[in-house]
Amino acid sequence: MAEERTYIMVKPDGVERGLVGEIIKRFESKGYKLVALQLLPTSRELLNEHYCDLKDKPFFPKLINYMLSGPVVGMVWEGKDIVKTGRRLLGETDPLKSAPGTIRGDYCIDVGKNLCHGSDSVESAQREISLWFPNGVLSWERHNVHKLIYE
Ligand code: DAT
Ligand code: MG
Repeated sequence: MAEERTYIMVKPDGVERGLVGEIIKRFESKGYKLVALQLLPTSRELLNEHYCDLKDKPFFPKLINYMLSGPVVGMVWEGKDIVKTGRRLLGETDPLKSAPGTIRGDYCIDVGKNLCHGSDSVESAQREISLWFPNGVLSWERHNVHKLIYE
């Protein structure tokens, strides 16, 4: 069975604040496997597609301007139950409701500067991965590490 994958993105505030390494570290230390990584400027076109479900929300224009304010770091992570667990590692959408120990709980305060994105379902993850990584992601084996993490 193919391993589950999710799209995790460090938003412009996270990149500018130097938190890329910290966010990568949470997923790496948990035991998940990195299969794609890129630093890139966003575009209105990509963001309209990425956030298509939110286009009628009152905060949508503000969200797009925030996301256009600098480069983002996009990643694809792979592993057991990664979509749901990845969102638990990020914390709640509103950082003030996020438990300490989560990324948003530890490093931010306002919902409009909440540092990171994580796919909300396996279907969204597939859609977001093909949107941000149209050339695909890597398939590779961690020969020694895999058996130290999984039963
Ligand atoms: P999440 O990023 O937790 O999946 P979402 O998909 O509902 O949350 O919304 C996408 C982003 O939009 C979110 O990370 C921050 C912004 N946002 C969501 N709700 C908001 C609100 N009520 N006011 C301002 N920004 C909001
Ligand atoms: Mg979302």
